[in-house]
Amino acid sequence: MSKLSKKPGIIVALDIKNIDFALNLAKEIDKAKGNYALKIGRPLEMQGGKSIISKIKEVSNIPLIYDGKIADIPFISSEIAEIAYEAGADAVIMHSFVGSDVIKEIINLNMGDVITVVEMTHPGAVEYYQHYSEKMAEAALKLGVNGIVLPATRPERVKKLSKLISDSIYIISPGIKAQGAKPGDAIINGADYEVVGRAIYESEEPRKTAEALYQEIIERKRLTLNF
Ligand code: 6CN
Repeated sequence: MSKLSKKPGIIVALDIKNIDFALNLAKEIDKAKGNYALKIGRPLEMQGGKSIISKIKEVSNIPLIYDGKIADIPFISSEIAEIAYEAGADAVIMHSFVGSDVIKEIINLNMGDVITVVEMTHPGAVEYYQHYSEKMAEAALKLGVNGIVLPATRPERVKKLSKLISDSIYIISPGIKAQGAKPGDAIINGADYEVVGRAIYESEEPRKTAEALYQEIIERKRLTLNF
């Protein structure tokens, strides 16, 4: 069973280099009304090392994702994932372009959720990445990953690619606000979570901003899909 539930929510990206700020934000999001998870990316990891994963886990009770965008040979990739799970990560994000052997190696650790990137949000993703997105979505289904990443910046792609996977796989979609997508753009097209970084951690009151975004997303989903 997956550690992240398949219900609409927000994943807050803690792309902050200040460890105290990151810990405070994790505590605030833990108390916020709504369905949330936290994501630690490379900028914070490079400041705090693997212990930042344990520290964030200690101060919050919501699912924690290590976003190392792991993309190495099977042996090295599974070492990175193992360190993250042992430190307290409930899920890891890896690239799928490295191939099914790497994905299988991490799934076989059986230590937590495996989330694969199927299409990225930035403009350059159409140059190479997008040519293989369909194949990578099909691989996610065949290999049995827990979640995939699809771009909120291209809602039509979320709609198309989400149809290639099963109901048991959750979809997380970054790109909200700072990268141009509107809150709800991905969720009304088949995603489960929208990933939000700068729009929350750069705001005056991050917890209130997160709660307002959550409400906005849920309301949009309700109005659009009769949810
Ligand atoms: O909301 P922001 O644009 O500030 O942050 C988006 C977050 C970042 O942590 C970025 O690493 O989502 C992540 N992300 C991922 C895949 C992708 O294609 N585009 C992204 O922006 C992931 N995971």
